[in-house]
Amino acid sequence: MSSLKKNKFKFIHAADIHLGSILHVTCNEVREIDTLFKEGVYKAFNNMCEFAIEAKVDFILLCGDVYDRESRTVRAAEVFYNQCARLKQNNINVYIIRGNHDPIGKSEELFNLPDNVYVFDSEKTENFEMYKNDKLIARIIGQSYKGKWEGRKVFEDYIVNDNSSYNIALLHTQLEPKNNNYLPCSFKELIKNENINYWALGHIHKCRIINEKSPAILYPGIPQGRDIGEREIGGCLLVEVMEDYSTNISFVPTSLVIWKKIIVDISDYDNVENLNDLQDILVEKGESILRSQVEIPENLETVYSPLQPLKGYIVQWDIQGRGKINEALREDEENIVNYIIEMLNKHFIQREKFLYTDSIEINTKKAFEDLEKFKENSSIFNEINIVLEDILQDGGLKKELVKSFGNIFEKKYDIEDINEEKIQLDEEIIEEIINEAREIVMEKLIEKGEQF
Ligand SMILES: [Mn+2]
Repeated sequence: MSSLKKNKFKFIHAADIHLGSILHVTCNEVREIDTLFKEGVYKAFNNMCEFAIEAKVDFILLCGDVYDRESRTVRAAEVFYNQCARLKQNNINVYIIRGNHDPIGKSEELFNLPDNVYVFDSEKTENFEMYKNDKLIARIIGQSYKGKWEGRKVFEDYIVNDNSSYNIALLHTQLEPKNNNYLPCSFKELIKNENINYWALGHIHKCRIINEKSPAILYPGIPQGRDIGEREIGGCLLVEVMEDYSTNISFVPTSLVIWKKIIVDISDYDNVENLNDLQDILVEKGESILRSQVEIPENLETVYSPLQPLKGYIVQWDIQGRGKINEALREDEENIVNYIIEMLNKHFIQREKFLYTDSIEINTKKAFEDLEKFKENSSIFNEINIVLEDILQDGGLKKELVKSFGNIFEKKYDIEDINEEKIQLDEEIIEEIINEAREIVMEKLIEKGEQF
């Protein structure tokens, strides 16, 4: 917005609202913020519409998964209907493609959506023209999912023969050429279509700039994360299009709550001997989160909704490292975890912004004296360490290792359709297994009295 150029029109690009879903906290005993967990998804959508009205945008794009399920709940449908009616009063059009969570065909809208709302067909590509003061300002092109899975390359029919207008294409895709479930598609295929100025994508729940301009290709991410897998602040994108078709793209935060994983490595501190020491560390970490600025995805310029939505954090702690306190923690793990959760929540709930502890994982290990000396001097350990480092660095070696893990692990999995009988093996877990192996080897060597 620092630009002096006049903007011709502006719109909001959003996706994956998932109306009808809730925030999946594991314990649900904090009455003050309970409603927030149930209402967060609706409220984030409300924030977005509030912002759209305040910023006087010309239209909103919703790129799939407005609803969480094919069978929409009355509540979700009602919320959506009411927001659309408000947007109509403010002359804001809404363009929608359906995604894998709310494909066309199975169930229709419960309410008669107002005529400012355009839902793209799933049988053929449609092309809507957007006028402002009787002048054509943009063409909006798209096609909806027909069912839960979409294997058709619908974007191949996104044909606009006229580049005298600003052309926007809507697509719900994982952007993976080999993924036949969520619209197989590659970056190259998208940029081949020369008449599209902006690719408004949906499906990936994280804000991502795939291509900055000519054409711009972006994912806005989910407006409100619903579990620990959906970390970072959620929101939508505000796109201002100038007379010369250059764009200003900013991020509009809409989340009420940010999910956060906090790792505490007790080896980083001197003498963590008892619960008091641990409590002090956790409280200080929590305070520092509350003091710190929220990280905006992709370093985008930020415009805030007038509602100033952020209310707090939902936190999962991972306590790891070696220390004397390990034995005490392990002895009565469940009760100690419950005690710490209660202590932290008492401390952090009644704040201007809350920090709600949802769960704590204890991954500590026993302390060894002279550990550093051992690492330096044990020749067996050092040799094994070299092998492990090689595996971590070398893709080929890693692949070989993964092969030997066996069938319990699933390497290529579908995040939207998880096989409950297998363990999803991502890079993080592979590294965890290797590092765990290193720790076990070290412990065994020390216990067996390996000389150093
Ligand atoms: Mn989605």
